[in-house]
Amino acid sequence: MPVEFLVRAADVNHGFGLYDPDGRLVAEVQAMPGYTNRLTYVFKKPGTYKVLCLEFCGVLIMPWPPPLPYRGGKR
Ligand SMILES: [Cu+2]
Repeated sequence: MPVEFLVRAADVNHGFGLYDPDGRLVAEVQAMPGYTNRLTYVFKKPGTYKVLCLEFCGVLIMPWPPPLPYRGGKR
């Protein structure tokens, strides 16, 4: 199932990195203030995916499949 991420930063440039349950970087896109980047990723296996800033700013945990109803955003 493809999931589209709409990625934007509120402050400075960040690197949006999506890591699979085995810790491998599977997708990345720049997060910039004032511009929305789109990233589509097809999740092929269930598990806990992580979104890490490639600039070492923080972490967002994303289980797959998400609990329903899923509306996106930080958890
Ligand atoms: Cu960052």
